[in-house]
Formats: sequence, C-alpha cells, structure tokens
Amino acid sequence: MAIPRMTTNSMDETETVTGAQGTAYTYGVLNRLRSMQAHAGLDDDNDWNTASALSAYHTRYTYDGNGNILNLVRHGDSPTEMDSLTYYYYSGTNRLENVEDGVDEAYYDVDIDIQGSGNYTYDPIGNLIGDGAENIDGITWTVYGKIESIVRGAGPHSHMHFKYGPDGNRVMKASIPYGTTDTNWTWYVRDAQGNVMGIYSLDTVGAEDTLMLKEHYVYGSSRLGYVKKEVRATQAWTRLQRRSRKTPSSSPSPCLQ
Ligand SMILES: [Ca+2]
Ligand SMILES: [Ca+2]
Repeated sequence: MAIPRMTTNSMDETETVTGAQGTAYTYGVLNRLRSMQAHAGLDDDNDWNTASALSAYHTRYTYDGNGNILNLVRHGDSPTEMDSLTYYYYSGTNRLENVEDGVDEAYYDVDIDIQGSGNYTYDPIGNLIGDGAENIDGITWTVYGKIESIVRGAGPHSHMHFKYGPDGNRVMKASIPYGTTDTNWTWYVRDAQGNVMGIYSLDTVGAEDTLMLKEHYVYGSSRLGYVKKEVRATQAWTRLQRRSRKTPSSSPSPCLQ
C-alpha cells in the first residue's frame, strides 16, 4: 500500500532536536511515486492543521511507459535547488546511458551533476561495467550475478574486491586506496544460516597493522543490534583463553575462528 504521508522527528548533527516534519506523497495510476512535499510547523501533537508546505526538500518524478525514470527534480535546504535531472537510455533498451542536470553543479557536493553521454557502460547481459562520473573503469561480476571487483581509473575512491561463500553471502571485502598498494581487509563471520556474527578487519594502510574485531551482532529471534567496539583479535583470544581455563572440563572450550 502506498504511503500517503509520514511524520518524522529527528536531530541534527549536534543532536539538537529539529522538530517534527511532515512529508506527503502522491502516486500515479500505476502506483509510481510522483512527488514528495515537505511540511513544517506541525504542533506538539504532530497535528498537520498548523503545518505549511516548504519549497525545501521536495521531489518530483516522471517515468516512461516502461517505468524508467525520465525526470527528477530534487530540492535541498540552502540553496533550494539541488537537481533537475533528465535521464537518457540507450536506444531500444532500458539501460541508462547518462544523466543531465539543469542545476549549477557547484550547488552541493553530495548530489548528482551533469554526466557525459555514454557515462554508463554494460556487458552483453546488462551488467554495469563502467561509470565515468564515478571514475569506475571496470566492474567484474561472478557467474551468480554478484560484484567481484571494481577498478577505478582515478582517485579519490578505492579499488574494491569481494569474495562470497557457497551460500552467496559476502565473506570478504578488500579496499585498496587509488594509487597505493595498501589494503583494508574486512571479513564477515557468519553462522550456518548466513547471519553475520562478527566483523573483523585488518588495515595495512596506516601504521596500525593488526587484526581487529570490529563488531559483534546480537540476536534474539531476529537481529537485536550490534556491539561496536574495536578489540585486537589477539587480545580477544587471550581473554577467551583465560575464560577457558576457568571453564569446567566437562564444558566445551570456547574457540575463535
Ligand atoms: Ca545537482
Ligand atoms: Ca553538485
């Protein structure tokens, strides 16, 4: 079911409450999102009677007959204009070729700006293999349709490599900053069902060259949250060994894999 409106309360980057904001949505006859309008001035009970529409944050969308997006207008806060995008597709396909923007590209640095023709390139079965605006010179894919590597033609982004287990879940990520031979390694340790139990990392970029336990996930009947604390894996191992010495011999010893 399409969402007609929503009220959100949030904090800014200094954790100051910014007050309630209402957003109202419209949809086309095919249930495609057509617009989002932001409203400010909701009262303490989140009542919309006192609210007024903002020019900030709104979005407008149009589509072609295949459901491909044709235009997107997106506003920020200051300046209001962020994007006025037109999407172009390779003739006779649903493959996006490039996006043009009618707004000054100097506005914002987290948005989409004008791209040259042929910005996106694809292999014969439609996998994306290049993105000029993101300096992506090549993307390789596994036979199961997952990204194996991303090669950059320029900085500041990193080259990326990924490995997957037999169940298709990612088990390793390697990030190599452009122009270096250093590697940030990340390993995802999963249970038999594929749930992430822990994340380990090894960063060879800085002086610190130590295997770290970065995150531990906490599950009930589903994921409840995660514990984020950086622990050297060697320290974790020592703690487990100490605990193991206190464990009755009839109990299985904890192990770290
Ligand atoms: Ca823009
Ligand atoms: Ca911009």
